[in-house]
Amino acid sequence: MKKKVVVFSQIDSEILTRLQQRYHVVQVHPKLGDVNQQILAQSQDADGMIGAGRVLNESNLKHAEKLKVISSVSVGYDNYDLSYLNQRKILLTHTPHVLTETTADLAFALLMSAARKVPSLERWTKQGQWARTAGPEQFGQDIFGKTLGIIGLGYIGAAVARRGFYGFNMNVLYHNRREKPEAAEQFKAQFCALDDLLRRSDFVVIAVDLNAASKSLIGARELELMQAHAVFVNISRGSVVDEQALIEALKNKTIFAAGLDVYEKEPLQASELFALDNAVTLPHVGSATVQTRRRMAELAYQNLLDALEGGAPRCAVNPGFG
Ligand code: 8YV
Repeated sequence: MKKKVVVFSQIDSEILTRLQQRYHVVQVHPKLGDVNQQILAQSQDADGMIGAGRVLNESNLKHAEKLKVISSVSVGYDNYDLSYLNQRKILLTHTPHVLTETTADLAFALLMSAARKVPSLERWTKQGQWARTAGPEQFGQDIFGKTLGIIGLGYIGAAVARRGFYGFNMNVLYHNRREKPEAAEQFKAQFCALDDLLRRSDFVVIAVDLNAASKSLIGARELELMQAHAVFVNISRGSVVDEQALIEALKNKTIFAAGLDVYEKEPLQASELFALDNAVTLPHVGSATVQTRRRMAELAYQNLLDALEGGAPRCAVNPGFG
């Protein structure tokens, strides 16, 4: 009998076909009703699950008696209750590295859009407001040669630093759990305390994982330390920032602008951010390119296969169950 795999989000069509050729595949879909109820029912006799962007924990996995592996099509895994998976001996795999460069590209797209007011100026142009040469109201901030502060110098943070250093001659500061001597060598990056980084940076990019230590890392106090011309970029997870405090900082112009890809609650369907010209808001698309999403799906497929066919998945989050 074929093993059963539950696909719990949209997935690359080619990978879906390959899954269907090998396994009995069931897809969870919002059109079919409550997604958590579907996961609860379908996971009962599932061997594996694959997907992204859903909260999986005891409430929807409690009947998953046979479940061996959850293969996440993401690098972040804060949406999975890892201690519950460990306790239940369910392997979790993820897709690091393949999305690093693409996500760093998006961090720079946000940084540049927010600094140079790209979305609001585009609207302004299309609305026919370009009656005379753009004036101070339309002016942005210089990027080249400025100070870039990176919070969380993991793979993605380092790829952002590389872009800043080589592409834009930026002076790189970073705050991280541990000092990274290779960053000093590669991009003359200087390790600093968080407050120091916030005070000194013209651009602050946050690229940490969401965990107990990083939750609400940036609040009103931290935002107040930033300079009035500074730009804040978040490509990690919404909950690392107090969103209301950020909205206040943008409204009161105590910072110049923010470029955001992630939010406390997603999808973001109504928000005070939408009324703010100095907030550039994207719909969590850090890794969303044709090539990268394909690579992520491919790696997630390999991870699933490895686990179900008795191999050792290359990207296990909890090998040996934590
Ligand atoms: C995912 C991401 O695609 O990989 C991650 O951690 O944030 C994105 O690249 C997203 O989580 C899918 O919903």
